[in-house]
Amino acid sequence: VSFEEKIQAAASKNQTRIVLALDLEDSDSSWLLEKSKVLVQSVKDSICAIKINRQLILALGVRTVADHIIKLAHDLSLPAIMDAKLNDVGHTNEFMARTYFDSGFDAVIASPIVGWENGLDKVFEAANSRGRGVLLLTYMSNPGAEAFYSLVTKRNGGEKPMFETLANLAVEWKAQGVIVGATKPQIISRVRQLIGSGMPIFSPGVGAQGGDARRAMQAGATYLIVGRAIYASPDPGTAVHAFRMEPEPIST
Ligand code: 3DU
Repeated sequence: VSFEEKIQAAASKNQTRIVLALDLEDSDSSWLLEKSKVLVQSVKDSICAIKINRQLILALGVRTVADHIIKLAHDLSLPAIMDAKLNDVGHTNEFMARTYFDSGFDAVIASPIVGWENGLDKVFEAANSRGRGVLLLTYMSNPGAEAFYSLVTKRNGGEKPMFETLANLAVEWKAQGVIVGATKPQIISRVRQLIGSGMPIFSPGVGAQGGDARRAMQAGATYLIVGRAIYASPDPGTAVHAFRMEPEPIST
């Protein structure tokens, strides 16, 4: 079963578009692991995937994350995304992608800036040969992102802002999704126009970073990535519902 099929099935079953960003921190690694598992259990029926970042990989190691957290997600029929923001030359990218996929991750996030040849080609090869996904950064959610993602680029004769070129590349490279910050709904709309209706847009930045969940979804986001607004709440199981608006149902 491919990444896309898994996330669509979970979204359809739980009627939700929320991807939990599991960015907990704790200097006590056993407690961190326990807290992470409790958090996933408390929102399991309201999310369609979990996204893991370096907070857990650096603290626990990829093996512990695989044996305990990815296993738990899979037992709950939730796919796991590695927010690796891969951005290196081929052999290093290949090693990282292979390690994440062979640890059980269903998709990785990569940066398109390294380009295709001896860069992202290796990440896509590792993903495609295993039925896993590659999600490409297209416009980050932080205020500083504008200085880069809106730079004018020249490609195939025409001038375009960087993010439009990146959206076109995501289609050419057959990515399984793009990442566009929820803090810029008008950019989400433009990316949706460029990539068409088939490719999912994953949108982080609601809640703690100030983005509005409903506006992001109305602009064309498919999934919302939410971290602190859920896990920093005293009651994550209730907090998650604030982002669980009724979208068009996903049917599988
Ligand atoms: O702001 P939050 O706590 O909801 O976390 C957002 C997550 O999404 C976090 O893991 C961060 O690394 C990731 N992310 C962005 O916030 C912005 C991006 O453009 C890409 C990923």
